[in-house]
Amino acid sequence: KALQLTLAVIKPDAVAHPLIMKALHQRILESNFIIVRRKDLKWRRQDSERFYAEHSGRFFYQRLVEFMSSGPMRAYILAREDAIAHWRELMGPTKVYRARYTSPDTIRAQYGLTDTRNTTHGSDSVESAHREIAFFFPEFQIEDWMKKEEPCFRT
Ligand code: DAT
Ligand code: MG
Repeated sequence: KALQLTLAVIKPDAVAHPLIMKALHQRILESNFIIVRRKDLKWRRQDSERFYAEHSGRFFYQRLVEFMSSGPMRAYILAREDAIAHWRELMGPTKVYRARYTSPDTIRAQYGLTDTRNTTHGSDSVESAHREIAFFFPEFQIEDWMKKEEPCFRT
């Protein structure tokens, strides 16, 4: 399988807790991801609105926008084969209470507070990974990185 990049974000609820941050970082390393880039940042409200524009109009949009700009976050570009699906699987379902019920080993089940304050973000497709990596890491050249690095991971 081919090497893939995904965007993983540790949301403000988890960044506020050093032990959870540490556990999540450890989880990333244990899951055979390569950390390609890492960045600590805080969003302004308009960054939040722009990133989640597809959800404007949903009942939770204001809550989501408010929460995501409420404190610092940590973003990662992660690489491995099937990175997008693997990170989504580690995160678990969007809704924390469903996650606790159906997949108690997942990150959202273990650390999530509410359906909105659900600890982590992960891209859900190749297209969204490209868009979201560019959003968080505008200086990162995906195609250049792939050209240079992808051959090194072939076995
Ligand atoms: P995901 O983050 O699993 O990709 P999504 O893209 O559908 O989920 O929604 C983006 C974020 O919006 C999600 O991480 C938390 C919030 N959200 C989604 N559905 C929600 C709901 N029913 N109630 C409250 N917050 C919700
Ligand atoms: Mg999503």
